[in-house]
Amino acid sequence: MAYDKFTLYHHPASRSSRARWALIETLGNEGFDLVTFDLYEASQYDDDFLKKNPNHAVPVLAVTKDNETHHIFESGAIILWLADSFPTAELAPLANNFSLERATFLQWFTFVSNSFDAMLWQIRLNEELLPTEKADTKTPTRYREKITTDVEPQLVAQLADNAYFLGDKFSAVDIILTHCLLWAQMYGLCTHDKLNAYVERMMARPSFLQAYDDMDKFNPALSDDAPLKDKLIG
Ligand SMILES: N[C@@H](CCC(=O)N[C@@H](CS)C(=O)NCC(=O)O)C(=O)O
Repeated sequence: MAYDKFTLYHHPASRSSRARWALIETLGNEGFDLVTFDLYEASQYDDDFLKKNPNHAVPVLAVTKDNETHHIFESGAIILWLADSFPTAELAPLANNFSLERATFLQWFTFVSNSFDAMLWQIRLNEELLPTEKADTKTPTRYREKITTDVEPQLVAQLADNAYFLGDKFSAVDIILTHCLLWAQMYGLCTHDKLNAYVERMMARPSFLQAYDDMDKFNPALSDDAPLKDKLIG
């Protein structure tokens, strides 16, 4: 292996579970260390963590080689980097020039990890996290409608009768999409039969079960006395 050590900074069933899943697919469950953070305690705002990610968020992947450590933030970047660095795991089509298979992969990976994720985040922020005086009620309503009208039908059409989102092979898109669908389903969204069956299939995968073995520790509610409450701006 080209690197000596991998450490993932993590909060149960958050976006860091996507990175954890990709690490398990590429390095195996014993191939990296896991540092679990309680985000509600706001320790991601400590100076030491802000040096790793100034956006005070998980996931962060620390990659150490020859006693030097590099930190990567953004779940999408971590997963794509792992997919490209460990091609034998076959999480992504190779980045050959003009590969349309790669273009389709990147299109859906980016759509799910950026656009769909951002809609879900606005619902979480305004419905579950911000105090009433700061929350905006129209934004989540608008994104609920957009997910139902624009997003869900295209996900159902792309999935069709395939076992995986891009066809007959598991890919990094499945890692991001399963997380986003579980998230959407917490809000009663994306419950089409095909999506339900897809999520069930993905959740039966042994690597999913390992990556989400702490799922029961995720608490969607942020209590009024949680240190994060005063810090969160979006
Ligand atoms: N776009 C980033 C979002 C990361 C993010 O916001 N993570 C959340 C957990 S799901 C977090 O750590 N929030 C803590 C905070 O912002 O204080 C990614 O995909 O990695």
